[in-house]
Amino acid sequence: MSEAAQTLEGWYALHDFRSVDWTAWRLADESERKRALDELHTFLNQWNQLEEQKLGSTAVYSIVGQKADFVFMHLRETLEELNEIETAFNKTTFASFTYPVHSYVSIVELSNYMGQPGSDPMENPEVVARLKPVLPKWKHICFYPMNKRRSGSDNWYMLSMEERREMMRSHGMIGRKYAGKVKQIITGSVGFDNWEWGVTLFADDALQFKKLVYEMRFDEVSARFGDFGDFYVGNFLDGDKFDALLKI
Ligand code: 76R
Repeated sequence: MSEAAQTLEGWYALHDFRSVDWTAWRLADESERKRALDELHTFLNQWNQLEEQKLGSTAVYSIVGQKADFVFMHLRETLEELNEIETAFNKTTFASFTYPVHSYVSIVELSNYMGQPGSDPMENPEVVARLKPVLPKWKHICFYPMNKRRSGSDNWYMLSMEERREMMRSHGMIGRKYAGKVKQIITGSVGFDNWEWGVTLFADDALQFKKLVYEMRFDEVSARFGDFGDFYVGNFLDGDKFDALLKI
C-alpha cells in the first residue's frame, strides 16, 4: 500500500450557490422586497462581524452564466455552524425569492508534500493562517471540484510518496508564478461531497484564472491525474453591489 499524504485541516467550508426567482422578485411589492433586502443586509453584516472576530470567513460573489446567480462561500469552525447558517438563511423572506442550485461541503486542507520533515507545521503561524484564512475580497472568484484519477496506469493513489511529492513540487512551482495575482484555497471533500477537492481561486484580473488553470493542464499532475467538475466564475458582491444586482 502506498503511503497516504498527511493532511492538516482548518475551517469547514460550504459553497452555497443560489439563483434568484426573478419573476417572483419582480412581482413582489416594494415593501416585501425591502423586507427581503433588509434581511439580506442583516446576514451580510453578521457575517462581516464574525469575520472580524476571527470566528470564520464569508465571501459573497455573483455568478456569471446560468449555473447560479450568486454564491455564499462560508468558512466556519464546525459543520453545525455551516448547517445553522444555511438553515437561518432558508427561513428568510429573501430566501423565498431564491432557489438552491448547487452546494459543496469540504474543509480547508493543506497536505505535507512540501512540509519540512521533523518540524511541527502547527508551530508555523503562516500554516495556521492558511488553515483559517480570511477569504480575499478580490474582484473575482472561480470555483470547481476535482479528483485525482484512479484508472489503469494513471492511478494517483498507487504512486509512491516520492513520485507524488515530485509532481506536487512541479505543481507548486507553477502555482507560485501566480503569487499576488491568484489566491487559491484548496478544500478537501473526501467523505463530505462528490469530488475529492474543491478548488477556490480569487483574482482581481479574471483572465489569470484561465492562464493558471491552462498552464497547470500541461503539468503532469493535472494532465495525467486531474479530473474536473463544473466551473463557476463570478464577481465580488458587497451590500451595495447586491442591492444594485437586485434593483428592479
Ligand atoms: O500548499 C502549498 O502552497 C504547497 C504546494 C501546493 C500543494 C501541496 C500547491 C500549490 N497546491 C497543493 C495541493 Mn495546488 N492547486 C490546485 C488547482 O486546475 C488544476 O489543474 C488544479 C486545481 C490549482 C489551480 C492550484 C493552484 N493543489 C493541491 C491539491 C491537493 C493534492 C493532493 O493532496 O493530492 C490540489 C487538488 C490542488 C489543486 N496550487 C499551489 C495552486 C497554486 C496557485 C499554488 C501555489 C501557492 C503558493 O505558492 O502561494
